[in-house]
Amino acid sequence: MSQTCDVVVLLSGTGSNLQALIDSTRTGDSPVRIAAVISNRADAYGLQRARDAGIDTRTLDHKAFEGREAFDAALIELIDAFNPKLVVLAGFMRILSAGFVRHYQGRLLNIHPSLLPKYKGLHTHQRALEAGDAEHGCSVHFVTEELDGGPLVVQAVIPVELHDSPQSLAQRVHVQEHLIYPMAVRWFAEGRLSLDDQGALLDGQLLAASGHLIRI
Ligand code: NHR
Ligand code: GAR
Repeated sequence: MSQTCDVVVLLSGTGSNLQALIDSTRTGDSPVRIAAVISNRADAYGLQRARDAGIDTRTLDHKAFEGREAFDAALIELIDAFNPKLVVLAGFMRILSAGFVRHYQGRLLNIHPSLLPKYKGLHTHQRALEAGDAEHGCSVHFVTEELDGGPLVVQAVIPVELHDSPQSLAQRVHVQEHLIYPMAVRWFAEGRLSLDDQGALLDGQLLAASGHLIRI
């Protein structure tokens, strides 16, 4: 049995990915322990999900700080009080400074609702539809200074359907997010997933540029 891996989750909103992580730790044999959930918004529903699961919560309002560096420094202090092995962005909507990203290098994961490197940034579902893409999906990646540009860990690919709207597409992508994020976090907790100079490693093997690919 591997040791427990303490995780801190950062979010800004609904927290359905947090819920998927919480549910995945309830299997009994999970090496993952969510030590705390931190939001930059006091009204994020994800905080309620955490409280309902008996998880420690904190709010750090970015508007109370003068600039990104000051907010990020306070965020680091808050996170490190929980001494996590891994920090997970789950719908966290603030861009993080280079200093923050460096501090958590190799132990900071994000989930992004597109098949990166396509559609970095926001409004990904709408952009995929406007481009007429046949496939869309989501990506888990290590966070680096390059926004949505860090080494990929796993991607889930789904077909775009003829009458999809951004909402219907987002809904089907979400189902996949809730599968691949807990999977990637578990890999990390089990010591199977790491980052080195060359990219993301799974079981000591360099992953392909797309990460581990799952086709639905
Ligand atoms: N920080 C770094 N350095 N690198 C990444 O890859 C990051 C990151 C912070 C967040 C998530 C990301 C996504 O998956 C993420 C990845 C927010 C924005 C954004 O423009 C962009 C990308 C992501 C998250 N945020 C605005 C800002 O000024 C605020 C938008 C809002 O509050 O609604 O920070 O998509
Ligand atoms: C998810 O779709 C996640 O991929 C995306 O926000 C949603 C959060 O949903 N992340 C980003 O767009 C990061 N900029 P959730 O709060 O229900 O987990």
